[in-house]
Amino acid sequence: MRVDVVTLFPDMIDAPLSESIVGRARNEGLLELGFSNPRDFAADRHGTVDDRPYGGGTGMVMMAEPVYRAIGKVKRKGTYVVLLTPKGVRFDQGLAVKLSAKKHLVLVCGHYEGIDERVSSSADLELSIGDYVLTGGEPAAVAVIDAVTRLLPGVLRKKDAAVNETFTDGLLEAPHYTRPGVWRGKKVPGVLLSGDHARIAAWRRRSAESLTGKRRPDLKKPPRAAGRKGF
Ligand code: 6GU
Repeated sequence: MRVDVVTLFPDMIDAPLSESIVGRARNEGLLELGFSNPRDFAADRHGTVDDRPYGGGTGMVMMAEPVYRAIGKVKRKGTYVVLLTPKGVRFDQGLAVKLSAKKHLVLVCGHYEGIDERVSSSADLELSIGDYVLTGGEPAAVAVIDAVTRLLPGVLRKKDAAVNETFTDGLLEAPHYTRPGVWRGKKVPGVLLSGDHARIAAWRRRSAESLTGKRRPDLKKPPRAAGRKGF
């Protein structure tokens, strides 16, 4: 997959996505990540890309034209354009799965108070990563690209590592343990040492359901066979 990010601050995205699993995916060519900077399309020699809001108010607004041109530089036939904004629909695992099926994504990061509203018609989707306000869309782009990249074929080593996990079946995951079997007086649940795979699977299912009920009652239990709508 190829992802191009329209941003004034490419290093905020390039650096965190150069490490660990996503860094490896880039090195192996499973993810191609590029950048397009609205600053390169400013109309004046100072590189001005923001201006005061019509109607007054605090902060600055990103101008439509430099953002539009930065999108145009990387957009091609079949590109899916995503605008990152706290006003967007909330990103979740289902949307990560859908985005991971696209060949080419362009993620547009707002900064300052946001982008001139007239650019929004250039986007196929407006996305938020949660109900809080960031200084810009860059950390959101990192989160989206990370969640999408780990779903790409060949990125995760273990075959089902992206299948049996939190949210994929609408539940929080059961707890994990590794050696030593007793750590500072705390024991690993005995069933996990039993070697009985059916019992272990049943224990994990019960743990996941109990944890989800306590911590995230909003995550409704999906029908066992059909899976959650939209997945
Ligand atoms: Cl995508 N952008 C900003 N600035 N804040 C956010 C966000 C995005 N998602 C949650 N908060």
